[in-house]
Amino acid sequence: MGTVLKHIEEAKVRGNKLLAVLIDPDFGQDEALLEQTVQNACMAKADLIFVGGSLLTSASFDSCVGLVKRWSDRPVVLFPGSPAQLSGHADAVLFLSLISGRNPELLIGHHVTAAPTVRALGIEAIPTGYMLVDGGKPTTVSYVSQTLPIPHDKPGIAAATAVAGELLGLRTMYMDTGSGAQRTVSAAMIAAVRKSVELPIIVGGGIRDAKTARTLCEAGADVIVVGTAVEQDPETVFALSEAVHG
Ligand code: 1GP
Repeated sequence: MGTVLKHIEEAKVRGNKLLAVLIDPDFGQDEALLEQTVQNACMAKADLIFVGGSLLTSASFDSCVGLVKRWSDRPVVLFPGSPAQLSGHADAVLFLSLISGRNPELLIGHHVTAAPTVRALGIEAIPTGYMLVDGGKPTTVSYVSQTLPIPHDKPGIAAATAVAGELLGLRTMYMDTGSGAQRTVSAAMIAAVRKSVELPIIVGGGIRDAKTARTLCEAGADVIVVGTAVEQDPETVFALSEAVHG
């Protein structure tokens, strides 16, 4: 087993919650801000740095990951919106299957395209079920993926989807309302998934403050992902880290 997945699984067994800071690759346009964000994440003892996004508007993905890796003493994990978002600078890639949707390209098509590159780069692939949950408004990910999110108030659908993912052999479950969402995944939905599967649960989308991060950890999230809040105010990572690490 690769080292990043092992780290996540061992933390779950010990009951240690993890914080992942998500870097939007387009951020690489502003190197000073990128450096400050990565350095703050490391100083705040965030556990993982994720890099990725549903839509790239610049052509600098690989160099952005290279810069993040240079400045970070944390594992750098790709959270790719497409097979174009692969880089040998990363330690691992979330090999995502969008199991809340019914778009075949995002269930197997992109994987076939990406697989030879993942092998050639030699980066750890973490088989991850990605569940998009309604967060109050359409997000870039719902538009770009052309999939319907799971209704916010239907924890049973999320639980059944997670069980299917676990039975298929996926190793982590990422529940997301999308970047900049109005609402986070509900504590009730996280609790329902937590009761139904053993695998580590990653939760992201719309998490802006320490109290919310703590509530979602207590509901059963193992990894909290924060992007927009840290991008808007790089200092906020310190309070988030304290809340997640309890
Ligand atoms: C989005 O889970 C991530 O896929 C993070 O969302 O940018 O809202 O923190 P935010």
